[in-house]
Amino acid sequence: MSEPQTYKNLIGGEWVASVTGQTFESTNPADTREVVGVFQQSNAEDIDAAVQAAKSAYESWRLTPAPKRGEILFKAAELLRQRKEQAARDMTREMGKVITEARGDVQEAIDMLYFIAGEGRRLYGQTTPSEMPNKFQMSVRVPLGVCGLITPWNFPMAIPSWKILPALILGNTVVIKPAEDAPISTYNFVQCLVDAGLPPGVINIVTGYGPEAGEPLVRHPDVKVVSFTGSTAVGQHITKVAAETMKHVSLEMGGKNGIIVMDDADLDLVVEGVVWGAFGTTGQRCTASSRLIAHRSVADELGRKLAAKAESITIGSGLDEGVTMGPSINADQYKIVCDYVEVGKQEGATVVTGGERLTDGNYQYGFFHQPTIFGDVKASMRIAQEEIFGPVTAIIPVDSLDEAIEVANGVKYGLSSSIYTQDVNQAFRAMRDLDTGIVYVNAPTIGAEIHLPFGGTKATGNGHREGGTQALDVFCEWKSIYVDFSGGLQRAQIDNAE
Ligand code: UN1
Repeated sequence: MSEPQTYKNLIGGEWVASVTGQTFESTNPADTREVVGVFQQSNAEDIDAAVQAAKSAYESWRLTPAPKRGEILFKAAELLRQRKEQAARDMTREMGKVITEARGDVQEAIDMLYFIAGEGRRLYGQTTPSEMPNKFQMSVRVPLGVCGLITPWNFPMAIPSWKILPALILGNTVVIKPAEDAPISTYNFVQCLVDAGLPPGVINIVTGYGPEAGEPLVRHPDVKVVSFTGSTAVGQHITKVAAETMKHVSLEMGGKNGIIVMDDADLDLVVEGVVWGAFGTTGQRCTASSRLIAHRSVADELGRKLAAKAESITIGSGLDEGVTMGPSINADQYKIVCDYVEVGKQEGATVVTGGERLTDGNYQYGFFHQPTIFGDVKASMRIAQEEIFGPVTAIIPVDSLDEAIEVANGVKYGLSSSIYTQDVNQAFRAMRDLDTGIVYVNAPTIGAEIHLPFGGTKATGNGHREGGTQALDVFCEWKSIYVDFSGGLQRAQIDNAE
C-alpha cells in the first residue's frame, strides 16, 4: 500500500499545518489496516485564522457579480465531471460506500454545481406595486458574511456541496469543517472550485474533531451562519451555543423513515425498493428505510421475499465489483449497530434474516454486519423508534391505512416516508397526512434530487431546507427597498387611508 497523503488546512488560499502540530488518521472502514489520509488536528486558533481569511475575502466576493460567481461554479462542474471516477474511488476508500453509490454521491455534487451555477443569473427577488403613487419597491437577497459549515461522513461530497454552493453563489464566504471520518471528499470537491478560479479565502477547510474545531467555529463572533448535518443532540447544542452570538442556524438531523406497504401493493416492487432503501449505503442515510409498516395480510409474505433478496446481497469492500453492501463507518457506529440488533432480539422481535456480525477472513479487518430484518415489531420498541444508522430494518404489522399513518408519524423524527399502493385515494391521503419533509409514492424513502427542498419536520430539522432554491434562504437576508419618486412625503397607512 502506498504512503498515505497528508492533507493540510486551506486558509486564505494557502495549505497550512495546524498550529497544534498534531494530526489524525482516517482509515478504510472495509480494511482498517489501510490509512487513507492524514489530517490536521486543528483547534480554535486555526479556526480563527480561517474565519479571518474568509472575512477579508468577503469584501470583494460579495461585490463580484453573481453571474460571474456562477461561471466559476460551471467550470468546477466540468472539472468534477472529469475527476468523477477518482473522486468516487477516494470516497469508497475513506467511508466504505460501494463504488456505484460513491459515483452517485459525486454526481449529486455535480448536479448541485450546475443547478446553483444557474442561480447566479436568477437569485430572484420580488417587485411589487406600492399602495402609493410614484413609488417603487422591491426585495433583494443579501449575503450574510462568513458561513461555518459542519458536514457528515455519509454523503461526504454531496452534503458539503448542498451547503457550500448556495452560500457562495449569494456572495458569502465559507469555513468548512468536514467529518473526521471522510475529509478527502471535501478536499476533492473544494479543489475543483479552487482550480476553477475561486479567489483565495472564499472557501477555507479546517479539519479536526468536534469539540476542538467544530465548537470554536460555532462560537466565533464573526461567523454569521452555521449549517450542520448530524445528530439531533449536537444540533440542539449548536442551537444553544449559536444563540449567544445570534447566528442563523440550519440543521439537518436524524430520521426514522417508514415505508407503508398496503395490501394492494406490488410486493416484488416493494422488495426491490426496501432492500435499496434499507441497505443502500449500509443503512447509513438519514433517509434510510428503517421501518416497514406493512398491512398485516401481506407482512409475512413480504418478510419471506425480503429475506431471500437480502440474503443475495454481497458484502465486502465497496471497491470490489459485485459487492453490493459495504461496512459501517467506524468502530463506534459498528458497536451501535451490533447493540441495537441485540436490543431487538431482547425486545422480542423475530429475526427474519441476518442478525449477526461478520468476522471471518477479510471481514475481520472491517466493520461488517449482515443485513438484518426484524419481524413482528411493535411500534413502541426501541428498534422502531430510535435511529440506528446501520443495515437494520423492522417490519411493523398494521391493520389499516389510518393505523399505518399513525405509526409512521409516531416517532420523534420527520425526514422521509413512503407508501406503496395502487390506490390513488390512499396515496393522496398519505401524501397529505404523513408528517415528513419528503414523501415518496411507490418508491423507498431515499433518492432525493437536488432541485427540490430536502429536510424534515420535528427533531429532524429546525425549519430550514437544503436543496432547491429554498437552500438560498439559509445563507441570506432579505432586504426590502422602497424608492419614492413622488417628490413629496408620502406616509404609508396614513395618507392613503380612508
Ligand atoms: C441522507 O439521507 O443522509 O435522498 C442524504 C437521498 C440522497 C441524499 C441522502 N440524495 O437518498
